[in-house]
Parts: sequence; C-alpha cells; structure tokens
Amino acid sequence: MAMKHVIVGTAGHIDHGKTALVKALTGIDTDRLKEEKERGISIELGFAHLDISDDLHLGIIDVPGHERFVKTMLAGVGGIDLVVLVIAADEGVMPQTREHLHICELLQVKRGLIALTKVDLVEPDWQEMVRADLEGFLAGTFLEGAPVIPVSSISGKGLPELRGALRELAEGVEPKRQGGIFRLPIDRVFTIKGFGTVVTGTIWSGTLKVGDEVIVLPQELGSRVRRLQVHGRTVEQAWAGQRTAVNLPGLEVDQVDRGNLLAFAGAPKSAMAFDASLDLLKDAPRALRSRARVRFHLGTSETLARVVLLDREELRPGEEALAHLRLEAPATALAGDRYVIRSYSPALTIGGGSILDPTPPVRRRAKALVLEHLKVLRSGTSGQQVERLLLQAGPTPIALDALRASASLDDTSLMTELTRLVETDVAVRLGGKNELGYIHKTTYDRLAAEILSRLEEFHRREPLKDGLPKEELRTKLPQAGPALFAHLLHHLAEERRIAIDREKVRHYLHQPTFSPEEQAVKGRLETMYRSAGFQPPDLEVALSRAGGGGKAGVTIFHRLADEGMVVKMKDDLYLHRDHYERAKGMLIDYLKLHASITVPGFKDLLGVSRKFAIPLLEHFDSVKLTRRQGDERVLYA
Ligand SMILES: Nc1nc2c(ncn2[C@@H]2O[C@H](COP(=O)(O)OP(=O)(O)OP(=O)(O)O)[C@@H](O)[C@H]2O)c(=O)[nH]1
Ligand SMILES: [Mg+2]
Repeated sequence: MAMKHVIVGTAGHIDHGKTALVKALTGIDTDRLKEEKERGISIELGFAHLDISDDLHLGIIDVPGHERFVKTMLAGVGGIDLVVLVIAADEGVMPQTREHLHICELLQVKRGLIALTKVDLVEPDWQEMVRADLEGFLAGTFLEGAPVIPVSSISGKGLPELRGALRELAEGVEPKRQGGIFRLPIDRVFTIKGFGTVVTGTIWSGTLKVGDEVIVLPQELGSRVRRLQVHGRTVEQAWAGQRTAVNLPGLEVDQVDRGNLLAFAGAPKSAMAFDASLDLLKDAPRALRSRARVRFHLGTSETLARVVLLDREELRPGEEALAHLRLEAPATALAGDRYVIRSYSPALTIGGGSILDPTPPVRRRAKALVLEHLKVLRSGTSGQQVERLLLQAGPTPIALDALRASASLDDTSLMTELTRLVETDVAVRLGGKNELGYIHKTTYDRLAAEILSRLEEFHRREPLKDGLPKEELRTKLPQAGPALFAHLLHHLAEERRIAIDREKVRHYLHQPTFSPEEQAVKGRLETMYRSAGFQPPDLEVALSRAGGGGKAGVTIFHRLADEGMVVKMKDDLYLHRDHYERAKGMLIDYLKLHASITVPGFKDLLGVSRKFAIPLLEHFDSVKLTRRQGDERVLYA
C-alpha cells in the first residue's frame, strides 16, 4: 500500500504549548530561531513529521500564536488536512484560540481535535470546568463533538491517547484528488550550499516531477525542477497533499518570497481582482462597508484589497454577500479557493469566503449580470456552473485548461459535465486536430443565424451572384475567430442550410434569378454542352457563342454547374452530366472486362483526343473511381 501523507497544523493562543506538544510528539523542536529561543515564543512556521505507522505519515506545521503573527499562521494552515487546536487547561479559551478557530472554519478545514495542554498545572475539577466551557465554545463549529484530549508535554500524560486520536482522524482523511492544475503556495524560501534556491510548501493540487518547467507567480520567473524532497526524502515526483521542498536553479533567493505560488505556465493566472462569496463572522466587531480596505489572505499570500459589495452598501456580522475584491498586488487563485480577510487596523480576522471567478473580466459589467453569474457559480449544480462559464465566454471557445481554472470542479466531474452538455446539445465541442475548446450552443446558434441572415441580405442585394466569398463573410463576423467560423460553415453546410462552392458561400435555397434574356443564354449553353458529347468547347468559346460574354455569362454558367447540369473535369473543361455519366459507365464496363486501360485505350473507347482523354482520366482518379498504375488505370477498389 502506498504511504499516506496527512498534513496536521497546530492552532491556538500564544504560550498554550503548541511547540512543546509537537516536540513531545515528534522529538523535533520547531522553534529554531535565536529570537524564538530568547523570547520563548514562536515567530516563524515550524515543520516536523511523525511516522504513525508504516503507511501513515504526518507532516506537522506548527504555527505561532502571538496576535502579531496571525498572518504567519494563515500562511501555515492553508493546506492542512487536520488541526490540533491547543488550549492550555490553566487559561482556557483566549482571543487567538477563537481567532485561529475562525480561520480554520473560514478555510474549511474539515476535521481536527482539541489538545487540552498543561493538565499537570490544574486540579481535576478545574479541568472539568474548562472542558464544560469548551463545549459551548465549539458548538456549531466543525470541531463540535471532536475529541478533547488532556495532555501534559512535561509529564507525557495523554500523549499515547493523542497519538491514537490523530491516527484515527488521519485514517479518515480523504486522500487529495490527484490530477488538476499543479500549484504549490510557497511558505519558505532558503538556499542550500551547492544547490541554490529551495522553496517549500504543501502541494494543493496536481503533481510535480524532477525536470518540470515551473514558474513562480506573480513574478512569472521561470525555472526547472532540479531536486525534489518530500518530508526530507529525495523523490522523483511529489503529489497533491505532500509537503515538498523544490530546488529551483537559476533563481536568487531574494527573487522569491513566502506568498508566491509555484505553478506551470498557462494556469493558474494571476489577477488584480477576484469575484467571490464573502461571509462576515458573527463575532466581527462591526459591519463591513462596501469599499472597505482589508488584508486579503489566500494560500500563503497576503495583500491589501478593497471589498466592493455587489448587492448592498454594508455587510453585517453573520451575513453573507457576493463581492468584488480589488487587490493592491496581483494574486493567483483557482475557482473554489478559500480566502480570509482581516480588518486593516486593528488587524483582526473578520471574514472570508470562496473565490468564484479567479479572473473576472476587466471591462465594466452590468451589476445585475455579474450577480446572476456569481450566484450560479456559488450555488448552482456542476452542470449549471459549467454552462454558466460557457455562456460567459461568449464566442470565444473556452479551452479545457481555462475551464479547469474557472470551475470549482475536479477533472472527472468537469469532463462528465462537458460530455453531458455536448451530448444534450447545450454545448458544442470544437474539435479538430487540436481541441479548440467549447462554446455554448446558444452563442453558436446565434452566430449561425447571423451567417444565414448575412447571406440572405447579400442575395437580396445581388440576386444574380451565386454566393458571397468566404473571406468577405468572415469579416462580417469578427467575433467568431477563424476556427469557430470554419466550424460554423461546415456545420451549416452539413445541415443543408448553406451551400459552399469553392470559395463562395450561399444560402442553400438561393437561386440566382435570371431575366428571360439570361434564361435564354443558360438554355443555349445547356444545349451546346449536351450536343458536344465528350468533346465540349472551351468555356470562353461556349459563352460567347451562347451570347453570354462577360461576368454575367460566367455567373450563369456557374449556375449550370451548381445545378449539376455540367460537371467540372478541370479548369474550364466541363462535361454535360449525361455524357459524364455515360463516360463513367463505359469506363467501368471496360475495366470490368479488361482489368486495366491505357490513355490510348481510353481515347479509342470514347473516340476523343488526348486533350480530353487525359483530364477525364485524371478526374476519375481524383474521385477515386480509378487508380493509376504506371501507364495504366485500374478500378480504385
Ligand atoms: N507545565 C507545563 N508547561 C508546558 C506544557 N506545555 C508547554 N509548557 C510550557 O509553556 C510555555 C510555552 O510553550 P510553547 O510550546 O512554546 O507554547 P506555544 O503555544 O508554542 O507558544 P507560541 O508558539 O508562542 O504561540 C513553555 O515554557 C513550555 O515549557 C505542559 O504540558 N505543562
Ligand atoms: Mg510555539
């Protein structure tokens, strides 16, 4: 069985014994800095690990509890699977106990337990009182009913129980879905002599291999992975959910920071704004006014932002709304990512939510439309969400990768929805050699209708012309790119709504209307070709003899071809369709009897000169009736 990696984070008020507990569990002292030692507090994130069994490995992130380091704590808990909320039995619930719990809730940490530390310092009845208090504190949160384990890191009491409870919780953690867009929010950057810059973090999604080309966002600095370590072991590949150290040659340590994102070029993309849902905590000290300036935390990054409330002027504690977050520095998200906001001053956690649109359009949009769009992304079924994204993309086919970044769905659900939407005719897949993307059927149909009406208009204006040149038609539909335009034409032709002849397009029902004079020319041409047998005159000669010189004559002649009255052999050489069929029949009969035919043989068969025999044979080759073998032709099949 493969080793399961689970990331555990500590949380809790300053001095409640988080670091001491990690040390008691793992033997690793995560307070490494001189300043941490001197002041007796954690300042930076600490990292430890614990092999619970042969197939279960815990990566542990120890966070600082000091109120000034909540932003460091936020950078640490972004990728955790489990939280150990540390509460000292002698002090009970304190401000950062509360704030850290709120943060875990806002980030939707799914499970965890409470370590009631320092039990060696309190009397049993005091401990009972604190426990009773806890019940009220945890009620309604994801930790309601979670195990509360009394421990002492000094005496070691309760550690086996804690280990057992961690194991049980860790076994219940669903492995992170593999696949998806690779990203690793960077929480540490340092150098190793001889190797250069190394970044660490928990992989949020996707996988990373040695040799992969990566970029650091938002700076977009490129590098290639030279070495990878997972929990201290050198590996070839690292997976979602693993704490990973990545050696990035060519990057200087001061070019990369905590808060940057390691990703592949293309997706995700950085943005200066997000559309999101926003919950204001019940405990928030006051209502949030639209355009308020806040601290915005996403992954390991922090930036200032303004919250523009989309459907109200202020958001009261405990309420939820849709918001446009205008950032003061670029950040990078995928749909569905959770974020946290803190008030600017005093810095206090007040709310958070889900990114709904990680790359909202820059242009001004009608508020009602934005709201409708976001409501579907927030609460719609996966099918409705995908459909919504297709509608939003309009005539720009949206590629699979872009959908992966904008839909908060895993790859399998996304593919299932796309297939279903295509099969039920809600979306169109623009295939081809390279997949071009998807477009909503409504948009597709609107463009198809526009093509038809453009053609109708053209035929009204130019009743004699047999069609509109493709390129001219295309310039009338600039919204549709070349690939989409080609797809539309092909589709309309297949449905017999239009006909395409060479470079010209016409409405399927369009017949150029001829005057009696033109009708007469057409009649004479037909007669001429019918009586010419296998040896028709040159087109120019025919036209002038029929009295149809000039452009009009050519148009009339093309009509004959469109109607199938004459069949093109090459350039200006056409056969009347009766003679064409006759030549074909004679050739087939001959080849059935003789197996092959030469050019002289064919000349004799039809009684024509080389001038006609060769183009005819070449035509039959091209329509795969015959096949050339040296000097002879045989039946194709
Ligand atoms: N008696 C007793 N003291 C403890 C216990 N756990 C921790 N301590 C002491 O409490 C103090 C703070 O412990 P830390 O582990 O540094 O606390 P912390 O939660 O990591 O603090 P920050 O990281 O600064 O938030 C230290 O002096 C520890 O020795 C315990 O179970 N019993
Ligand atoms: Mg500590």
